Amino acid sequence: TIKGVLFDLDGVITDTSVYHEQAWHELADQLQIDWQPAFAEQLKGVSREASLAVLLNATGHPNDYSAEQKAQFATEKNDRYLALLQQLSPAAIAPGMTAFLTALKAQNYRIGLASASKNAPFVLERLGLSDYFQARVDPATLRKGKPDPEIFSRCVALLGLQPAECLGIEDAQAGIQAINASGAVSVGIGAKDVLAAAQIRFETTAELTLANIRQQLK
Ligand code: G16
Ligand code: MG
Repeated sequence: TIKGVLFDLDGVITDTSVYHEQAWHELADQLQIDWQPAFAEQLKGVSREASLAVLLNATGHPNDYSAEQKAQFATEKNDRYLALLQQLSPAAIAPGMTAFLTALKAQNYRIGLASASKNAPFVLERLGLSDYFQARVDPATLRKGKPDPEIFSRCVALLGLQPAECLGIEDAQAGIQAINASGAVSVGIGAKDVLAAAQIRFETTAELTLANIRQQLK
């Protein structure tokens, strides 16, 4: 039986993934890197440093950049992202998400956060959702990012549960892979072609209810 739910943040609880994309796109333009539509999907759930590596690899000469320059680029991207986050308020909570979290809490499910974002505590605060989460993995302490299962395995442990007792909710390919590898049950939010590996899938968070999940679990 399911006793806990592990949440991704960007693209699941709120649509900050569009802000991440915009900030990376602006940095790519600045560095004269051709923005490829596939980047948006590839950068989802991937850490800031690993995301930058994807962009710089596209130049064909990623080794031309010093560690100092790379740190500077990562900071510039984050500054742009933080500026975009100024518009964030509870109005930006994904459809149905407050009702889903409230239902989980009322039925004593344990709730954990498995976001790769170092800005996650700030985002949850801006949305007014911090109090729902009993456990949060600090992404700065991870050895490997998604699609490695580490972030979900750690979240399961922090909740005091077994992987099979947990649902993991994700919008990114790398995230679904990570959940599957952790042994938790993967719930994808988004398009079928992108999230084919998800054990359960919904087009949008509006369909994310305990009743709908139970029906697909059968
Ligand atoms: C998120 C986003 C990624 C972003 C990463 C790191 O992960 O999906 O695009 O690169 O966090 O974010 P930051 O630069 O704020 O530390 P998740 O796991 O919440 O989807
Ligand atoms: Mg995400």
